[in-house]
Amino acid sequence: MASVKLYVRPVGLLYGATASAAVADGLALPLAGGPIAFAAAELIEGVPGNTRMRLFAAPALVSSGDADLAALIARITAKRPPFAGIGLDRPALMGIVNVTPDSFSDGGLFDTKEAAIVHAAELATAGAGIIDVGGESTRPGSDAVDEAEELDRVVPVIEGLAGLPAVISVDTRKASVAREAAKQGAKILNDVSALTHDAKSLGAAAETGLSVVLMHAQGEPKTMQDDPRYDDVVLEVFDYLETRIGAAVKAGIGRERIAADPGLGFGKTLAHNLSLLAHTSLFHGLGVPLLIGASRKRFIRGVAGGEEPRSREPGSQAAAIVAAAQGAQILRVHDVASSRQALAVWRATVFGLEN
Ligand code: 7PJ
Repeated sequence: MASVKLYVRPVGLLYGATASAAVADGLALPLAGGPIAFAAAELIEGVPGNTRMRLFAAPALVSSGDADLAALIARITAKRPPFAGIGLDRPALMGIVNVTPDSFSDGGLFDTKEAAIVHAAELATAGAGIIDVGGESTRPGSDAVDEAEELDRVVPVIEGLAGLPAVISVDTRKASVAREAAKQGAKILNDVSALTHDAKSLGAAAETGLSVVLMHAQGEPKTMQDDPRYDDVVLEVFDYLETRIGAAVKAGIGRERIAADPGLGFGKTLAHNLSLLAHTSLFHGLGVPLLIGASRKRFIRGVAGGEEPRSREPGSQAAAIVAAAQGAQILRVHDVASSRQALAVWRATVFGLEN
């Protein structure tokens, strides 16, 4: 039998001057050491599918005397060091650059490469601190891409991004692609399989010094949307990410080099995706920066229509703000300029214009 576990979901979130005053007065705790605080928390005890929840004032959890709870609160409240050189005091934008033949309407390989480089430069200018370059479509229903093909797509583009004022991330499930990307200057390995797809990936990340994004997915892209099931999607995804963080640390990847992502859309129904997004703050219990990728995903269509991915931008912005408002540190987006505007309005409202 699985042992009973504790989870804490920070709620009653406070911002800016209110947050600092509440923390100073012992009425709230800081979320990930940042400018958001939480005045209350749901304490969830049990195993996925069989839990009970009690609501507490956040400071009451500090003095419980329970060692597991104290460690969890410490992970939730600790300040996060920069990730791959990116400061996390405000949400960072990761701009998406797909180098898949279908992503750039009618070009051959050369056009695709040039278009990807131009696009990446535009995203960096628009405010992306990170550029995520991917050569394997992992959208629902997509087929796997072979290694030589993926290397051919991704490596020349990353090479062409040298000198760009942004950190380069490679979106790949393959150790060889990660290694080549690192040689060309990439600093982040964004792996939708959380370094499980390729047995060599943990070692490659450890040796190259790449920072890693560990993402949860249920199943393989080809079939993951067929009938995804969970007893409790939020707690199961949390447990999985915690296990993968443990494996990464054990392989020699320092904690400060790890970020976690619940993987919206990867083996999840509409209800699963909404539940994960609504419970983003619980994932701070992993003790690492959180990355959320909601941009243009199908679940947005499930809520509010939008047949074409591009038409899901307004819903994408709303999702990004929901994540940022719960302290998510990195947002993976297609439209960096729009995301930046949406975030700027949210930030100016809750933290003040000068922040
Ligand atoms: C994600 C990703 C995501 C991370 C893709 C798409 C599908 N990497 N790669 N998180 N999604 N870390 O963009 O719709 O959500 S590819």
